Amino acid sequence: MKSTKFAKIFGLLVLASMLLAACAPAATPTAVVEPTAAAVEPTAAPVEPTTEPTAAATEGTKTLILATTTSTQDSGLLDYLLPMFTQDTGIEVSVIAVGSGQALQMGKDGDADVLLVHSPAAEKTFMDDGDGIRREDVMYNDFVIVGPEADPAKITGMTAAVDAFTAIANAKAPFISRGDESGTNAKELAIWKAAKIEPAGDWYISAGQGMGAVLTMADEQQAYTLSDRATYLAQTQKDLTLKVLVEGDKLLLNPYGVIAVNPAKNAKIQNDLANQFIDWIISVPVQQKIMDFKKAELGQSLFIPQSKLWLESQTAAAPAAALKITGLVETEQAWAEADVKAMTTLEVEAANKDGVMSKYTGVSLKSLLELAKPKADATTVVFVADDGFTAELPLADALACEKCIVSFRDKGGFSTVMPDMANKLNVKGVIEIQVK
Ligand SMILES: Nc1nc2c(c(=O)[nH]1)N[C@H]1C(S)=C(S)[C@@H](COP(=O)(O)O)O[C@H]1N2
Ligand SMILES: [Mo]
Repeated sequence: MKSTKFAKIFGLLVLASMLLAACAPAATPTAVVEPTAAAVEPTAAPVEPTTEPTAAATEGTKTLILATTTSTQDSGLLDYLLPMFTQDTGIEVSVIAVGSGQALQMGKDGDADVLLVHSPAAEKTFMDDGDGIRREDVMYNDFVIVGPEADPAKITGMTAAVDAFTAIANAKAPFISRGDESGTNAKELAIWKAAKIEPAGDWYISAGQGMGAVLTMADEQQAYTLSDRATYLAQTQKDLTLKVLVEGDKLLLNPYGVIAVNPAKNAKIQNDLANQFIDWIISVPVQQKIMDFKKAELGQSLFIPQSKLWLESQTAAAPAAALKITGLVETEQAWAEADVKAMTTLEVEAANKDGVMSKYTGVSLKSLLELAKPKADATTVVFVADDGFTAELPLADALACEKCIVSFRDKGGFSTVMPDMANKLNVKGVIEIQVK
């Protein structure tokens, strides 16, 4: 399945709340391998392997073994993405959803082809030790500190995770830890460490469970916990009453990486399939799918795409500035053509060098300069055209001119129109206004 949607440009807000309709995933079933005895996580309703072979699942079907975290499974992301992967490549995927620590251990033991995990420090060690041969950024979301609305530790509104954890410990308010060596668990322990607290006592409960189960426990016990936002939001769609009490701390960012296990470990490791999966998940259309996932229902993306290819595509898609104000100003400006056209316009009349009067529509030059706020020591304005032509005038004259505009050209772009001034100041195709 190829994406038919194209990226909109999003700001850097972790959770931009633009609505896009999510595409329904294809219905190709995905085989899910249950966790082994060591793997404690009961994942949310795994999709049963199909008995009817699909078009892709004909003879000689290849099956990739993906060890991943519970959050990708509990959030529903894998059930959404993997059928598309199978449809695109003909490769089936066996998912083993465990904590990141266990997923990395499976890789180390040579029991998986590819890992999708969120434990940056442990991932680095894994790569440094030669256990993985390729790692790519995939996406991120963030962790949130959730708890009962009554908030006995009074953490609501705190901006630092460390302060919130300290308040919870001081209040001895119940806190449920994943306790399963997951990426979330590692993050939680890192926050306790940063707070210089060794969490222990009746109030600190180590569950040894996946995120979905821990949220349910915390809800029942009106306890605090640390959750990835994706699983939390997915769960609020069911019955969760816990609230997000603390969010937005840099410490709470949660990046996911995909890693190809080193095939030198044993002969069964399918590095070709791992690479196909990595190439697929970091591709721009799939990254767009990740962004669209549940966005329409929840009003925000659960996972924000972050592959190198995706980030490059976003930069390339950003329209080049059509008009800039640079130099001795408080805030340099760079506007797309549409930005300027969206501003308040005025109409002026001006004569060309042959004395012929015409009407021009555009934006007040003075108001544009005021947006940039010329510095006190600035004296001059220089207009720069797309053909390299320049013309200058005193800044004071530009600021005093009520009828001077940056007009919209029929063929696109802008020209300065400076009624009652020297004709050379009517700069065709102006692209930059330098303040000196
Ligand atoms: N981009 C650009 N703008 C320019 C010029 C130029 O060479 N390139 N010449 C200037 C000069 S010297 C004059 S007199 C006017 C001529 O245009 P008009 O016939 O519209 O007045 O354009 C001004 N704007
Ligand atoms: Mo001129």
